[in-house]
Amino acid sequence: MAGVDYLERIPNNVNLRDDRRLLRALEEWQPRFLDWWREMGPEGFQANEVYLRTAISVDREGWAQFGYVKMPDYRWGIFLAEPEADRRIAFGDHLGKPAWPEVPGEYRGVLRRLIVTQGDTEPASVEQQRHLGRTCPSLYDLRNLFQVNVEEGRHLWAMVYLLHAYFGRDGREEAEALLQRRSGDGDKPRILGAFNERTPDWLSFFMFCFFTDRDGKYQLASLQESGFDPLSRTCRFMLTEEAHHMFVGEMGVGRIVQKSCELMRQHRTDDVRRHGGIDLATMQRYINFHYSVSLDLFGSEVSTNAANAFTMGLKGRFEETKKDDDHRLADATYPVTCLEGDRIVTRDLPALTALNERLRDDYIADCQRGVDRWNRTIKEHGIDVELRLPHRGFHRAIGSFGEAKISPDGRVITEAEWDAKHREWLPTPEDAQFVATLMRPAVEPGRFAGWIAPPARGINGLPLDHEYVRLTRKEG
Ligand code: BYC
Repeated sequence: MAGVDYLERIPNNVNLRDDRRLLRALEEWQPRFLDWWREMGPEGFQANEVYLRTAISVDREGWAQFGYVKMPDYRWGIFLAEPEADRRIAFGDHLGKPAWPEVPGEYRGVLRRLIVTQGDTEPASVEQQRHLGRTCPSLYDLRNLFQVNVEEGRHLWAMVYLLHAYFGRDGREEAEALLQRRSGDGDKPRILGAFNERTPDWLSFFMFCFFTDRDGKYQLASLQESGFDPLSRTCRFMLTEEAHHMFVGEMGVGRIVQKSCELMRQHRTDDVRRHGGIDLATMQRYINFHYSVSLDLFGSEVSTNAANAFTMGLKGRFEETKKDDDHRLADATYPVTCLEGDRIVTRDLPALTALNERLRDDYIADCQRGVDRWNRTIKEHGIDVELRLPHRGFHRAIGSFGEAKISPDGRVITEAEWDAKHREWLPTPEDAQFVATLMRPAVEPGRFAGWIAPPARGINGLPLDHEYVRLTRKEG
C-alpha cells in the first residue's frame, strides 16, 4: 500500500485501477493539466534533464528517488499518507466520532470551498515563478526552483483527486476551473491575494518560499486535522514536500544575507549595491512586503467561516491533537490584536471565531525563528543590524487592519505619513529595477551569482558543482 504504482499512467497509491470511472475522469484531466503546464509552467527548460526527486512511497523513510527527468515527464500522481487505524475526529461537534471516509453531505459546500482554495494556490505559484529559470543564480538554484514547481503541480493533483473522487460533477467543474484561472489576471485571477502578486526576481522567489509557502505549512497542518479522512491523509503527505520549499526559502534568503555581510565587511560599507550585492535595507523592505501579504492569507481576525469549519470538524488548529483543552472551544477566549477606532488593542474574544488569528500567531512565531537565524549570520559578521518582522497590522488588506495605515513599528498613522514614508518600508520601483540588474544567469556547474553565497552542501550528497540541470543535450 505504501508503495506507489508506477506502472499506471497516473502513479497512485489509492487503487485507482479499481475505480474505472474515476480513473477515466482523471485520465481526461491529465492532458489538460499537461497543456496548462506547457503554457503556464516554467518558461523554457522543458526539454532539459533536471535532477529531481520523485515520490516513490509514502513511508517516512525512503519516499524519494533522485534522478534526471525532463519536467513534462515528471510522474505527477496521487499519494495519500497511510491511513491511521481507527482515526477519530479530534475537535468540534463530532469530537470522538470515527473520521469520515466520505464527504458528509451537509458539509459538502464548505469542504469543497476549502479544497478549491487550497488547490488554487498550487498552480498559481507555478505561474508566478514561470520566468525565473532564465535568470537563475546557479544550476543548484535552478534545480530547486524546478523541484518546487513540479511539487506544486503535484499538490494540484492532490486536490484535484479529492474533487474528482468525492464531489461528483461540481468537483470536476472545479478541477477544470483550477486550470482556467491565472495568477494576476484581471478577469480570472487566482482566489487569494498573495497568489496574484508578481514574483519577478529571485529575491522575491526566496521570500515567497519562506513566507508564503509557510502559510501553506500552517494551512495544510490545519487541514491535516480534518475529520474528512482523505483530506487529512493527502495533507499529511503534502507537508513532507512543503518542508523542502520552506528550506529553499530560508536558505536562499540566508545565503543572500551572508553574501551581503561579506561584501559589507570587505568594502567597509552598508551600501553593497555598488559591489553587486543586495543591501540589508532592501532585504528588509522585501521582508515587509512578503510577510504582510502572507499574513493576509490567514483571513480576518474574527471569522465565522473559520469557526464553522472548526465546529463542523473540517479544519482544526495547528497540532490540534497535542492541545490540552476541550477541543470544542464553546466558552474559551483567545487574545486578538486588532484595530478599535484609531487604536491598536488586544481583546479576549471568543476562541472559536478567533481561529484564523490563532493560526496566524503560530505562523508569526515560526517566521520569527527564521529571521532570528538570519540575524545570527549578521551578528557573526560583527554587523550591528537586525532584520525585523513588521507589526502584524502593517500593509494589510484583509481583516481589521485592512482599513487603516499602520507603520512597521505598530503605530496607527495618517495617510499623509504613509504617503511620505511607505517608500522606506516597501520595495520601490527602483529597488525592483536594481534587483533586476543583478538577475543574470549563472549556469556553469559550480558557479554562483555574485549577490548570493553558495549553499553549505549540494543536493542528495552531490557536490556543489554537479550539473543539476543539463543545459546541453548529451548524445546517446
Ligand atoms: N485574499 O472569514 P474570512 C499554499 C476572503 S498557501 C483574498 O476572513 P476565512 C501554498 C475569504 O475567502 C495555503 N480573499 O476568512 C503556498 C472569504 O471570501 P467569501 C492555502 C480572502 O474564510 C505557496 C472572505 O474573504 N490554503 O498552500 O476564515 C505556494 C472572508 O473570509 C483572503 C488555504 O488557504 C485573501 N488573502 O479564511 C503554493 C486553506 N482572505 O467566502 C501553495 C484553505 C480571506 O466570503 N482556505 N479572503 O467569498 C482557508 O482555510 C480559508 O479560505 C482562508 C480564509 C484561510 C484562506
